[in-house]
Amino acid sequence: MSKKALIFGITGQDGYYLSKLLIEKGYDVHGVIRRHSNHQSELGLVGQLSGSITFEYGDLTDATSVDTIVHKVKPDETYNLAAQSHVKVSFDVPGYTGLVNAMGALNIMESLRKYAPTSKFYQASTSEMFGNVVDEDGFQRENTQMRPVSPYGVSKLFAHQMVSIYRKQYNLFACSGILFNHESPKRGDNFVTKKIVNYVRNGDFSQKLELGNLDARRDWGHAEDYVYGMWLMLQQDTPDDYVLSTGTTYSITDFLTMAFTKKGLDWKDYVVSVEKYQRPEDVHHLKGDSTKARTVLGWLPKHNLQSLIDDMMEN
Ligand code: NAP
Ligand code: F7E
Repeated sequence: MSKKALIFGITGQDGYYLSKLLIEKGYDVHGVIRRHSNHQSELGLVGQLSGSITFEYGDLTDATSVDTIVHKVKPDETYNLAAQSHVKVSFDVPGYTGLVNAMGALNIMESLRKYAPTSKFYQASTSEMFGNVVDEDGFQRENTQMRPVSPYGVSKLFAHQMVSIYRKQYNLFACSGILFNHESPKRGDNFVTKKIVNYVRNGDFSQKLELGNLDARRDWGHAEDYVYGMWLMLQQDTPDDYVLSTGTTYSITDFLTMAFTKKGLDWKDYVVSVEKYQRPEDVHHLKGDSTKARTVLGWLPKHNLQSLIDDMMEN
């Protein structure tokens, strides 16, 4: 019998790549979708794979719907990729961000405890939980202090700590993946990488590209590599937390240089930094040490920033 996987957040970027991977591995994939006023958009990116997936209507903020789905599916593996995932937007809707990212994750763990206690659980945690804390050697790792500076980061830290509690107190096989930025051609249009790539690809340079903070540094990987790491975490004998990252850091201006150079252009002629896209507080420097994932899981990302940009520009 094939293993059953339940994915919350199946319609997003990571949901697409994880579904693809699990279908290839022969899983019986179930995914939770939300009711949209425009029915056509409900399946999002994963619509391309829809023939191989069983969809359930639900919402993380509605504990009853989470209970019903978990009780019905009784998954072997449960992945929580669902979130209000935009850091800047989290300053506009901090309460909603907390409801989805913090309470929503807790709702899933409670349902698993009651109705599927042997299901393995993956929680999508984030480098945003570190805030501006950096170890002396310039890296962040599993034991780096976490002091988030955005409502998004705080909401994710709540869920991250709850994973540890459910693992220790309720014996749930719960893993938290502390993932650094990962991008792809499927990335949402309002993240900085996709915004830049869309502008360059579009080729209409009549208006300048408006961005915010150009000095921030990020450790950017490819989503395809990172969903494989999520799956690996749930194949181990014991649950644990792991950083997934490339270990290299680039500024927004580095990304601009690499993307514009592909068209033989100088980004300085096309980009302006405007107040509108600045955050009340930003995370300035992210560089992850994924030694633990590389050693214990045998995880190794195939992409670097150049191959990520190539994929985003060409597909
Ligand atoms: P994404 O593209 O923004 O997808 C978010 C998903 O969550 C969508 O499927 C969305 O459904 C769903 N969702 C939002 N609110 C929900 C709710 N109340 N109930 C049920 N589903 C809800 O995010 P992503 O980039 O794939 O990231 C996946 C996860 O990893 C997120 O938790 C994110 O915070 C975390 N993460 C991402 C990165 C990264 O660089 N991508 C790094 C670290 C951690 P709709 O389609 O209906 O809106
Ligand atoms: O910003 C700067 C911005 O929104 C990256 C999410 O997946 O990764 C992601 O969060 C940097 C920041 O990603 C614009 O200030 C400049 O310094 O693409 P982003 P993020 O905030 O790092 C983490 C790990 C997650 O967990 C999140 O879910 O780029 N920046 N100008 C801009 N950012 C945006 N969005 N738009 C701009 O115009």
